[in-house]
Amino acid sequence: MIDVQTAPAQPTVTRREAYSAPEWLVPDIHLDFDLDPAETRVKARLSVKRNGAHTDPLRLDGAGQQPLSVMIDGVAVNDWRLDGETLVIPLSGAAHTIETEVAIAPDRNTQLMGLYASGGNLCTQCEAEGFRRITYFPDRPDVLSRYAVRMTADKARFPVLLANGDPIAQGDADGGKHWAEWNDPYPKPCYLFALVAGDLAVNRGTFTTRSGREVALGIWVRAADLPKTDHALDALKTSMAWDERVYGREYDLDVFNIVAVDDFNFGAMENKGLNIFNSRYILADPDTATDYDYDAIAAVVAHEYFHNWSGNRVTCRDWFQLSLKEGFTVYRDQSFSADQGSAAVKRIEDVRGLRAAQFPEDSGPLAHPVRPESYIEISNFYTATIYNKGAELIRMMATILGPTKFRAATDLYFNRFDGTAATCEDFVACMEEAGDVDLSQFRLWYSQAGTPRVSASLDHRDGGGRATLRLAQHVPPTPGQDVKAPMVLPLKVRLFGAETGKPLTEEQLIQLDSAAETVTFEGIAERPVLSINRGFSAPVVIESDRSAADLAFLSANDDDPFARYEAMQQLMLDTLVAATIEGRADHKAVIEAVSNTIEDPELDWAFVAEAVLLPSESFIGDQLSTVDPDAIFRAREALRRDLGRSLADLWRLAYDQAPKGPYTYSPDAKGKRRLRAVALGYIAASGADDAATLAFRQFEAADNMTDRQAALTTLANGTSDEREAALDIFYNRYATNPLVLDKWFQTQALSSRDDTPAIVAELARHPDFTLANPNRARSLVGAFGVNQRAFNAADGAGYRFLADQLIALDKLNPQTAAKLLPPLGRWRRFDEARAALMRAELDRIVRTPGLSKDLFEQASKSLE
Ligand code: B3K
Ligand code: ZN
Repeated sequence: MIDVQTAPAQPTVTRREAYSAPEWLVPDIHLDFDLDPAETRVKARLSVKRNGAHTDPLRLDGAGQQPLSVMIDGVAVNDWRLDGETLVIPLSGAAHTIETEVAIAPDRNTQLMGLYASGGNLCTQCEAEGFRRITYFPDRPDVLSRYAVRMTADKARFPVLLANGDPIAQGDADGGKHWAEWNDPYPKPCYLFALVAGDLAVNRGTFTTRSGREVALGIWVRAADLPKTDHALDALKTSMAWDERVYGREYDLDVFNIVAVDDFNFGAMENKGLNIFNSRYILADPDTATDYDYDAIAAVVAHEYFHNWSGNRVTCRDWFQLSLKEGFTVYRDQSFSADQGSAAVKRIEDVRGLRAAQFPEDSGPLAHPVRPESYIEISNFYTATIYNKGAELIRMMATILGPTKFRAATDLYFNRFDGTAATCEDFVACMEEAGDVDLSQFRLWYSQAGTPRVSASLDHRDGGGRATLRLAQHVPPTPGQDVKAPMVLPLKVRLFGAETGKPLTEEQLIQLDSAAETVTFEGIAERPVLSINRGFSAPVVIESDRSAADLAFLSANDDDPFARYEAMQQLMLDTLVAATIEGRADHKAVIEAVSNTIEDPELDWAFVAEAVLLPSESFIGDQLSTVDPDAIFRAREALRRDLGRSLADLWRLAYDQAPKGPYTYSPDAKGKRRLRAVALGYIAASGADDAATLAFRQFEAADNMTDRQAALTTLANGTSDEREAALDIFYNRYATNPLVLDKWFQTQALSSRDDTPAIVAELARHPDFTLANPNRARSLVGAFGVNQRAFNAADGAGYRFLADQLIALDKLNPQTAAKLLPPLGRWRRFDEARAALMRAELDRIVRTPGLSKDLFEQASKSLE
């Protein structure tokens, strides 16, 4: 399949089963940085200790640099060697002091791993394997060290010098320089190391922990952005209090700093005491950030803060255990966000995210278990499976244990493993011990990839009052795993009476743990309707034979809001799948159910807005054996138009429910804005003459980005004159704000217009487009890749465009390039002509000379 002549040398595969404890430990490290963007000198002094009885030399990982000097116990030596990029030093004793010096060039670091320059400042990113790009060190998470750091830099250019832990001392030096020393008393793996040197302003706050420690908080940004930091600071304080209350976890240093940078490979990083953030997850004011941005900022601030315990105090033994910290921390941040507003809406959003990103991953060529068995490049495993499916695993265990035992289990876990590098197995063992449950079979969730499918059918024979629920499960094959064993699926179930609308049973937790099982319910006097997987208690696909009438009934009567949403989604999906396959457009049941939902006085705005949204084009595609992007688009647009027309009055009423007064970030105001945006979309879909005028008026009158972007999105999907005008006004107004310009690119890349592929190709030549900034690359290239119809244009232009961009981006930033590849790997889901075009592009990528191992791994696995 891949021509070995032209493919890059097969990169090394790292395997979970090959784990062995480190040969040398490094209890202490002292780092001395002479910081300069062009050339930074790094002196490292490591105390090393032989771990166990062996005669192996010390091996220190390095990347992209050469040692300028090596000393053992204060004496310069020459008998070191480089094995590839690994520095190998023969040592005779049980403990030594090793000193090295290297020179690195932050301003030529386009990968944004290690020490790099962003916006004139210097910052670091070390997870997973970036520390080796700063100095020679055993770059693995199970080597924990106490860090002492000294930084020297030009005082005018870099007035602020920050590192992990607490500040110890600072002073002036010759030649206009100054220095600072920081100490982190908590032993940590090197992936949590960080420093920042820059010209930054700070928004300060304080938090007093429940045992009375006063913590100085600081959010550091460029001076002009200071007014946009209050929301993040509030979120930080709320997170700190929440983790004390809900998990009993207190903060443990005297300072906690967050720095925002514009060039960042992902969302943020939990470095001990010095979180570094992508500025999009810090900066917010009503004029530039949407409600969605505000929510995401709070969630990411909380996530990184929570890592202080789930990740830092207890870290991972090896990178195969990544979900130990990521799955658990996502679960923690999801619970935090659920507590801040509507838990039901939060659950809906999380499940929608899981279905959009993780389910396709689990059914495609890059599917892997939550605890993978092997990798070529670990950066490729920061996936929706590790994060979001990982969070679902923790949620299922919390459901099985119940809140009291779950809390006892997390206490046990934190206490037992504090200060160590642990495994997923350690976590599950604590759940078993404190929860007094047997999770032997549950562990399959860590090792088996693929989304389980559950068929459910409910039988009710008249007379006996007995209902029988037949359940069966099937886990589809995934790469390297052809045959799967049955898993433990915790399914919350309840029955409702079709005539009375009343519940006929309590909610029950059924743990389906065999291939097939029958559950009976007695005393069922009327025809029951099945509500299953309530709250999305298991991350599975339910295949049930419920009729459109029963789904409509549940969407109106279920007492679990998630189940109401889910019933509506299923009804919409069934309708859209039938319309796509058979061209049969029977919209009546959906229109009626949507109408009932809008008119239900008990529902809040935000919930209604979520419930009446149609499933995305790609989620509809996921239900089909072969995705026909054009047919899906047509079927979905037809239903949107019909909903828009049939319920025109309701949409107008909903649209007029704008929150009064200036922007507030409250659940009620957010809900109203959300529903208003959805209503505007339906008004436009109906083809109403005044739709563009309405949208443009909203665009111009808006005092906040949520309303402005909603209007822009509606206009960008259409062909009105107002579209051009709005895009120009938006661009000119925000030309100097990179985060808002990202929205300008993204909105156009997600547009449903026929000519989106051409517009996107043109935008890639726009003077403001650059692949060097990951946010910008994602806003155009990433967004286009998930625009199902545009990306999969039958002539293959979308595929070619993506491949061209990835090949170019790979030269600068392999990690970000590899992240954007998955849409090309979905070829098996499409017709033969599209599949051939996609494979040709994957093949072209794999054959590119000098390809990174990041992109090689993703592209070659996608071809298999
Ligand atoms: N732990 C980091 C992710 C690092 C990604 C490295 N490729 C952020 C987070 O999950 O909190
Ligand atoms: Zn994380």
